[in-house]
Amino acid sequence: MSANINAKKPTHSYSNVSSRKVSPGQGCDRTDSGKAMRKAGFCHCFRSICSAGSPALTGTGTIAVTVDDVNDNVPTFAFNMYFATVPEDAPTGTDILLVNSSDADASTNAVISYRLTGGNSQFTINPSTGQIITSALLDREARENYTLVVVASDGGFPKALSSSTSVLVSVADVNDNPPKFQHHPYAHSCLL
Ligand SMILES: [Ca+2]
Ligand SMILES: [Ca+2]
Ligand SMILES: [Ca+2]
Repeated sequence: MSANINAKKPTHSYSNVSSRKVSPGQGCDRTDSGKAMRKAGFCHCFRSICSAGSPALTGTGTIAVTVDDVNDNVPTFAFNMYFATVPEDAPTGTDILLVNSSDADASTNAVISYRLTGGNSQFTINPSTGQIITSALLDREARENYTLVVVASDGGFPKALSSSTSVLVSVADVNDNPPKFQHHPYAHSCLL
């Protein structure tokens, strides 16, 4: 750097020379800085300094700005509805479907927990992974379809953000009912 950047302020002028301008008082959008910057949480700004002397001397330095995350992204699912099929003789604990969502924020603002709503006690979900399993025996002859609502919430504080998706579970038939006579026993008499 060829200029004395510690010289008194009136003898120098400053200007941003990068296309990414950040100045005091100006907001820096953390999620608008490209994927690499978003992960790192950094903006790199190049700034030039120009002396007022004659001849004018210039120098350029790099300022690394750490961009703090705020919880401004909702967890998002890939689909509005998921479909799964399970045989009616599936034992308790059978895997049904793995649903997961993504969150563009960082740290706890992107840590997602899952829960089921709607009161279908035949199914449970792992709050950390989004894996849905059966938690009771099923019977297609009693109920053929279940609609589960999965809610994903991030760890934002003081306000967590949530979104939801639906899972339609179809119970497939198994041949677990033998044929039955409608009237039993049948009575028959004859005259000899
Ligand atoms: Ca954010
Ligand atoms: Ca978030
Ligand atoms: Ca059956």
